[in-house]
Amino acid sequence: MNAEESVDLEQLMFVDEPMDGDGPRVHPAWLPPEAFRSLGARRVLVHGEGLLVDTVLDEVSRACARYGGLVWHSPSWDVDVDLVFALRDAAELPNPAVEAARAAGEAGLVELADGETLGDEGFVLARAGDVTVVLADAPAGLLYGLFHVVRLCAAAFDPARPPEWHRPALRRRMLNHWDNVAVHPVMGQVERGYAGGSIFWRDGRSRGDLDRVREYARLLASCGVNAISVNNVNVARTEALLLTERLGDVAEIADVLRRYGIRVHLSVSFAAPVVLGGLSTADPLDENVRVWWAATTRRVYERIPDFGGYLVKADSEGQPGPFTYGRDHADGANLLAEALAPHGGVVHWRAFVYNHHQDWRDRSTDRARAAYDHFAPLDGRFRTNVVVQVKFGPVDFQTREPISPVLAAMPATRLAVELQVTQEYTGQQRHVCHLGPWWSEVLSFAPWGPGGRTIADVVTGEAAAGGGMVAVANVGDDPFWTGHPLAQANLYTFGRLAWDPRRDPTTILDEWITLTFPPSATADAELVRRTLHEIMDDSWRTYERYTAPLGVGFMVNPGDHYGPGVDGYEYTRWGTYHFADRDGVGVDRTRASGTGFTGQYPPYWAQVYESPESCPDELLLFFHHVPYGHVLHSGSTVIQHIYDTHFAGVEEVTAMRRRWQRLNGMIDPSVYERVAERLEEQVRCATEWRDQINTYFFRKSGVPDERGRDIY
Ligand code: GCW
Repeated sequence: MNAEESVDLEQLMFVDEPMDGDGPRVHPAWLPPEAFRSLGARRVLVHGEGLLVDTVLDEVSRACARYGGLVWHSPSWDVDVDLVFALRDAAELPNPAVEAARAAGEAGLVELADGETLGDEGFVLARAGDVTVVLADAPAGLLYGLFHVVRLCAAAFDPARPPEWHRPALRRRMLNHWDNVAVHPVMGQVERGYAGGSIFWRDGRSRGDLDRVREYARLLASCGVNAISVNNVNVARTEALLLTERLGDVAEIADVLRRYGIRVHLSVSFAAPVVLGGLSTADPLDENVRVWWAATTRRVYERIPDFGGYLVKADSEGQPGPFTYGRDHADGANLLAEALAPHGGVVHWRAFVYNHHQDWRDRSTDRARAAYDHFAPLDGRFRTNVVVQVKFGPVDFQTREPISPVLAAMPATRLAVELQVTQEYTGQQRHVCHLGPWWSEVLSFAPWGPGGRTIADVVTGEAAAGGGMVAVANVGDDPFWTGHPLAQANLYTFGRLAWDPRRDPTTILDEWITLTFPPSATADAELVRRTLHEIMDDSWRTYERYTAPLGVGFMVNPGDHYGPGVDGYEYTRWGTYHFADRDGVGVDRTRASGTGFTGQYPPYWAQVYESPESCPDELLLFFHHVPYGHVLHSGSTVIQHIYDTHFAGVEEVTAMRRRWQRLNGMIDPSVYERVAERLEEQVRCATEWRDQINTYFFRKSGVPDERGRDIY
């Protein structure tokens, strides 16, 4: 076998690579060609058949074309190889080295898997002689194995590397795009999008050119995401049509994503039978409505056989839902689940249901209570192909909130936790705010008390039947995908945590740094790594320090949610109040004297949160209204804590800006410039937050800063 006989590399390469072509340059995020150097310099055999095996072959071929390696596709060559990707049931090859490697993989599996199988997406990596092998039961496993080899770089070929096996903890690892097809008059093309337009839609139509979507799919597969919903959960008229008339647009996207093991899901309107079907009702118990959903769903599957299912925001912020017909959310979700069940589809039904027409004068209504009050009583009533999708906190993706008690209240329901990768409340991709540590805290929270089951356990479920992890996406058609180049790490981290929610977020960030800024392409890789860790590791806490204090939340400008607006929501209908007066601040959510929200937790936390003495400092104002002189566990008073953290937060951001300057000339200048420019804005905005918050509380309380710093 010689090079000429190897697969025609040209044919296997993408027709045009957006990264290298004449079109606008798109940043490669964490998959720059350089990240494939180690793999691309090897002799690689891909053994097996299937769509995703072809994808592996494409990827390997591109890397080998660039870095001088060779690639072969089975069936029967006897060649010298360094790396084999093989399906376990693929035929034997007349190659002793390859067969020895496969045997080593099998042995590794027996040794490590402890009777468990690899499943549809798992793989084993092992060494025998000079050969590294990746074995999988299904093509998707080979694809994930490929990206694992990329991450390992040279370490994948270390002769002493012991066998390892990997399998995602969660079955569904999903991103929700809040992308509108038609530009929304207020929210624009992407609701809460901070990275330009949509990569799927523009001005009422599909963008047609799917190159960018293909690159996106690749990025997502490499970090483990396997499902996307492609339109906003707020479904307007044009978006509703994706289910019927415009299904072809969705099918085209599905065709591209499928090549990277990603399924398409669709946000649908609960009123679709009326809006699209011309029926007089969308009542979930009406026979005609059921027939309509069944027929419509059948047509979806005729067009997209691996369609994932529906995502629904119902009876929330103006979206239609079962309440209109006097039905509950189990009736609503089960209606769609029944239509999807024959095809293997799933409904993601959001628990984000609350009254958004509250009267601020009414202290008895508490938005934090709403999801639990609506959903907990329905436990056990949802069909098995319903996943109730619960925002991680009881209010709305704040920088700090307690974990939603719904996640501990529905043992007989498949639950998914919903995170927000798009930084609506965390700096809108103008601020560095690395969310990995926050999500890890969410996932490792033990709602039944320390040492007990965690949120990660809940969403994993028994026998991996839990609802998985979902996040609102943060990409757009921006050249850096995410506006702020460092916000790419949030997307990457989400995928990796969804693959394994127990992983350490700092290790994940380190992985992202190595891929995005490959050491072989950097003059001082250690300086780059150290600087990025210094800037990013603690950036979420820094953000917390200079924004709303002690878990009180909101205090953002109404509407766009950017920048400080301390009283912005205080007298509105949205249910997000802080109740600051001259004596104190915070929301009394206790059973004893407040809204009773603490009672929604299992006993351990119900008790901890009930008393200001035991409530953790960082959540104090979420649960309690306390005087400014209240002494925290940290020893500081509430008012002094507010001053100190706000001054510290701005100092930390200034330090971030200074540190970033070290990288000038050391990394891609366009990345350098974009981040530098955003850090200027972060310093400006953090300063504004500091001064408004400090001044507000100084004026309310009259208590001076004990260190006499500038307050206006
Ligand atoms: O956080 C809020 C956002 C809305 C969003 C809503 C939701 C899609 O401000 O823009 O609507 O949450 O989660 O449905």
